[in-house]
Amino acid sequence: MKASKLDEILKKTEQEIALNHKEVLSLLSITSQDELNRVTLVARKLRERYFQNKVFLYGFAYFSTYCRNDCTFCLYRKSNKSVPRYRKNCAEIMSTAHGLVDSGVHLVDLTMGEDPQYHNSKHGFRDLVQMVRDLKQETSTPIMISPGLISPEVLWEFREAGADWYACYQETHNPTLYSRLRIEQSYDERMKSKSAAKEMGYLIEEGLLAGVGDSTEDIADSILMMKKMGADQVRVMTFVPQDNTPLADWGTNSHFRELLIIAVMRLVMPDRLIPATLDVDGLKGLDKRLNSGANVITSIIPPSSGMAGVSQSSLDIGDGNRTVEKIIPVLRLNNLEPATQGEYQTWIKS
Ligand code: SAM
Ligand code: MD0
Repeated sequence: MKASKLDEILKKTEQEIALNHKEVLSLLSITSQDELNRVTLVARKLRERYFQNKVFLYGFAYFSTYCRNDCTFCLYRKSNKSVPRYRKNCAEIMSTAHGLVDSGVHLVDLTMGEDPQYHNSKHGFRDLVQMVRDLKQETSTPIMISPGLISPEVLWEFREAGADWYACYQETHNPTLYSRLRIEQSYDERMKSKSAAKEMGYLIEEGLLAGVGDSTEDIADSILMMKKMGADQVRVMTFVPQDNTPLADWGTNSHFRELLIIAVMRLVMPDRLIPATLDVDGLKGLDKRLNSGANVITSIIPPSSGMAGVSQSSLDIGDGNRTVEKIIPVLRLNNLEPATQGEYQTWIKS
């Protein structure tokens, strides 16, 4: 891109003038490190404008890896018979959640595969709803649920029990690409579940998967769609190829693109929460993601909980690298610090 064009776009974003599709597309077409540096500098300025130097920390409990779906990108797709699976019981889930809260996270994300034991039976979610209620009463910590697609009735039960966030990533807003990723899952139903959640008073998280056949145009469409939906938290994860899945040989992706997407999301949605996940590159990937304008760290997993990651099922878990303790020094190196629980609660209520 011509230096003068980039200047003009960056100036607009600093003044928080909305970018059009063409401008978002030109930002996403950047290929040089120098240009990326200029974009991330503005992304950090905008993050500071809304969040000062405060970062939010999310604990992650992936309590069942059974799934009825066959997503082509996912290690835990139902056709993968060679992956060892687990389903944690209530005591194990509660103990992990409490451990996370005690370690200083601001939120607990209860995530599961679309486990038939929950999804395909009449009262399948009853115990989980009760756990959300108990956890909320015992700790008052904000809770995110990532159960996949659930009925509006169940969504409402979780809301009443105290769930604050509903996460359900579309992966892409190109319906044709979606149909190749989330096999036989309705694009519209998945989109609708998020608007239903929003109407129930949930905060919603939308996410996209990068490097699975998406074009730059697709990413630009997604970013503008996320803005239009009013998603409260917006994320991108670089696709990590998984053994014994249809995309196993897809090849590893350049993480330059994920960093650029994080920064462009910050430029387009300066006041939204944007995660730096530990689930793609582990602790060593944190610095770059924070430098790109992320302000939430996700996928914090207690080392002895026996719980896995999603895109990196074991990376940095057993050795305790996905813990608050290991994250704090990285924050400090970036002149950042963890927010207080009060600051997080103020943000989610605003
Ligand atoms: N099963 C629920 C669902 O599908 O909504 C819960 C969350 S799902 C486990 C979490 C997300 O992890 C997916 O939506 C996808 O964006 C991401 N993910 C899964 N496999 C991945 C992979 N191989 N590489 C990168 N991200 C991946
Ligand atoms: C993460 N591994 O935050 C988790 C997961 C699901 N809500 C979150 C993708 O990176």
